[in-house]
Amino acid sequence: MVAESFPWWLRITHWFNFFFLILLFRSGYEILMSHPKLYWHDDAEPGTEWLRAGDRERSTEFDKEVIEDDELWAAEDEIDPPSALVSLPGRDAIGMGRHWHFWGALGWTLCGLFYVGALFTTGEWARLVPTSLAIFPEAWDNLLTYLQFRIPHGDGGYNALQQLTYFSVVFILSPVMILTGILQAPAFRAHLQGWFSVNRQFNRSVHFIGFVAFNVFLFGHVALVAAHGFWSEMQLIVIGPGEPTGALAAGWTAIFGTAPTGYELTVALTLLGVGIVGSFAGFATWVTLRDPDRTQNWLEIVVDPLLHRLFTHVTFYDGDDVEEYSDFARVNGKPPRNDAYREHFEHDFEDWTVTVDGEVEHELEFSTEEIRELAKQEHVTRHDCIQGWTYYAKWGGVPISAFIERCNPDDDVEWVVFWTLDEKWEYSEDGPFEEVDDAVPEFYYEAIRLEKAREPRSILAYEMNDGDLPVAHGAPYRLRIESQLGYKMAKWVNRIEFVEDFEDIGKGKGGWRDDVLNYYPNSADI
Ligand SMILES: Nc1nc2c(c(=O)[nH]1)N[C@H]1C(S)=C(S)[C@@H](COP(=O)(O)O)O[C@H]1N2
Ligand SMILES: [Mo]
Repeated sequence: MVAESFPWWLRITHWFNFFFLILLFRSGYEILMSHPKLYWHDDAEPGTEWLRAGDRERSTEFDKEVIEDDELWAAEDEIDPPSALVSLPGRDAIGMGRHWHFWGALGWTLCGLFYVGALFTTGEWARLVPTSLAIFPEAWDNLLTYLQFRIPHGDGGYNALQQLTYFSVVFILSPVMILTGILQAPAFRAHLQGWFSVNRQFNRSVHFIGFVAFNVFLFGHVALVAAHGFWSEMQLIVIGPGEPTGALAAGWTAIFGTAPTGYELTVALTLLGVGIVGSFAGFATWVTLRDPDRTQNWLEIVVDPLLHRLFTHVTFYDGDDVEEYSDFARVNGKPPRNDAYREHFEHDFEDWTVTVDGEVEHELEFSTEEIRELAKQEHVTRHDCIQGWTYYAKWGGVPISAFIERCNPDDDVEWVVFWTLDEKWEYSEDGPFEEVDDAVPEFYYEAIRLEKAREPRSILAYEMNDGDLPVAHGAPYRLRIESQLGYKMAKWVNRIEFVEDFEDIGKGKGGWRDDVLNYYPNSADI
């Protein structure tokens, strides 16, 4: 057997690929388990999953018109927090899981681009890209040979089945993962409207199948390396064939007095590499659980501006509307239970007002009648929760632009903060948190960009599916915008504030969920 010699860049990217894949697997698993159900249709109707995990099953029947009801569940109750051994960061932390996933995805993509670039500039591509159809019957032969627990003979220990598999992973599976990842963005749905063109559940499902395929590949790959002779194969990819020479071997000689054998140096470097990847996995979980805010700031440095860039041009699409809406709509965020809200509820929200203030020329206050007098707008949009579930609903209400015109914000205003009467009691003593940080405002709020608030389909809704807005969905008013994630669409809104930035609000991250749960502040587009 002729020993192969892999170029240095291939050996290095091999390690980086391993590093990023482990990161992506673990953080991806965290994201998946925040809604461990997979569907083909964007209604994400309970009971229509093709795959589900965990026992967090909920009935579809509950009263959305009551404040206090133990039967009323939020989609957050469906989260099945995985162990930190298999997920990053582990526990109930989809916000941080996403930060790691996007960070990992960027690193992995850059590593992949470098690898593919090097493949084609060095001629190494010929090792991967099949040039004859004969590869298919050959690969089939190889498979049959493996199935008999024998090793097929190929050129330089490299056979057609391996070539075909590597080719598929690099040129089919990887692009599919990138595409189905990005296409889950609500920003893209708004842009490429239609039921099936950018079906989030379809992309989520395919992304999951790709995740399984990657795992099968990884384990299969390691198993075959072992079958071919683990350490001799490892030597080829870690240091190259023959007796080791060069700086590493010289360093070894300086420390230990004798020159290393290929086997010794390979074992040492492999342990080191696996050790680094393993320690980093442990470190990432530890640092995230210990200091999520600081970890978030670090992970955002390059990724957040990049996400903003990626999606900033992919905003509102004023094309054909979807007509139908889903039979069932999940709820996230349970109705407020404070006395003020209860009182409004008793009085059919008649005295509820919406205050418009901040850096504006005219501070305003709107009564129920005044809001009903403004021109009403209706449309169907898809709701995309950060957890992964979706539904279509028809909303009726007042365009935010109507408020903007009347209050006339100052020139330097960039953000619109939607304040609510929601005290988030689920996250107090009764919830997963002992207590929410003092710095976080008493009530739920979220900031959206002024240009987003101006879009034609950004409305303050008071109707849903041709009826009054149900209590659970935000009665009497909730924000609806196109192309962002659900958590931005505050429910039970009573104040609209125009600001230059949100640094002085709460922990300065742009919203209650950004402050408390480390969601992305600026890019709620994916
Ligand atoms: N006041 C308030 N608004 C909120 C939330 C909340 O907890 N409190 N949750 C958000 C999240 S995470 C989602 S997905 C949507 C859910 O909207 P729905 O319950 O109408 O489906 O509301 C958003 N608005
Ligand atoms: Mo959400």
